[in-house]
Amino acid sequence: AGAVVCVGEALVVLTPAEDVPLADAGTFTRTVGGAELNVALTLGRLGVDVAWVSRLGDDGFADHVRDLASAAGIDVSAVATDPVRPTGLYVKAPGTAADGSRRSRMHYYRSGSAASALRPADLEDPAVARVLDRAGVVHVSGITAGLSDSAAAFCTALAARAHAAGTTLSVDLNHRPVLWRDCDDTPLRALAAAADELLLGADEARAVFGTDDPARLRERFPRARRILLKQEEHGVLVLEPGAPDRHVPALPVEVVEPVGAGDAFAAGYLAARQRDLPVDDAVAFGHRCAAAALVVRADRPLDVPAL
Ligand code: KDG
Repeated sequence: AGAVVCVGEALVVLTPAEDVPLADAGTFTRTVGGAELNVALTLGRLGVDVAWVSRLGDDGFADHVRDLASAAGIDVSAVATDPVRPTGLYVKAPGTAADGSRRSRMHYYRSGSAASALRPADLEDPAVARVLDRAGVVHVSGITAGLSDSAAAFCTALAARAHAAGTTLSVDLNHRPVLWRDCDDTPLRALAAAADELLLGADEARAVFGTDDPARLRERFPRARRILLKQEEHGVLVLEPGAPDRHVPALPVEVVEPVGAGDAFAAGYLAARQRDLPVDDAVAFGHRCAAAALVVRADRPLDVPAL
């Protein structure tokens, strides 16, 4: 089936070691996040042939991220080292939503990061080309398109390369409003329009495209051979050309912390498809992986379900 190649930024995650407001936090726990790397790590743990394309800084954070990814079985041969720009990071500040549930606030320290220097010429890099040449699926999220102008151009070139090679382009919209606050979100829309498989939340669809109506989304994304419309705790609506909409319910869980659940869903879905499971079964497996991420504070499941 070819490898799954995930493309995007890794972020070191700093979380207050005690459950206290950021202002009172003096000690932090270091973990690793970044949407596409989260997907790759879960794919690796599920035994899928997976590679990751990115740029890291020339720093100890990068060494840690690389070691973690390699230990999970990810091919990191196409991860470049940027001699000047640092590895990006984010601080996860504990907080509470209006309904009393845990809702962490994410503070990004990533503008000018190594990965924000991703650019179209990176696709000419022999290590990157080698990895992409053996891809069955290229998976990227809208976060990558929002890192910088050069990263947006890189996404356009990546999509064109995947189309030309007949490689499936999987796009998780991952709308992060702070990345698009001061700029035009055309690159995000363009990446979504280039997707062969598009994963997006109903809330994101409303925010970015002004609708979560399945018929209108079908019209808007004529290229997509599948749209997985995620309807929060209710589950996923599967939209495929020429077929009726199908609903695959999610598992009921006590949510501890939602960050990373979408990445776990994508990984579970992609892994199950790599094993040739029917689409609805693959979506159901994605739900099981998402549930495993929702019940922990970490950005990824601690235990992945058996595939
Ligand atoms: O999906 C989880 C990600 O949001 C998190 O790991 C950080 O990549 C990240 C981002 O840009 O928000």
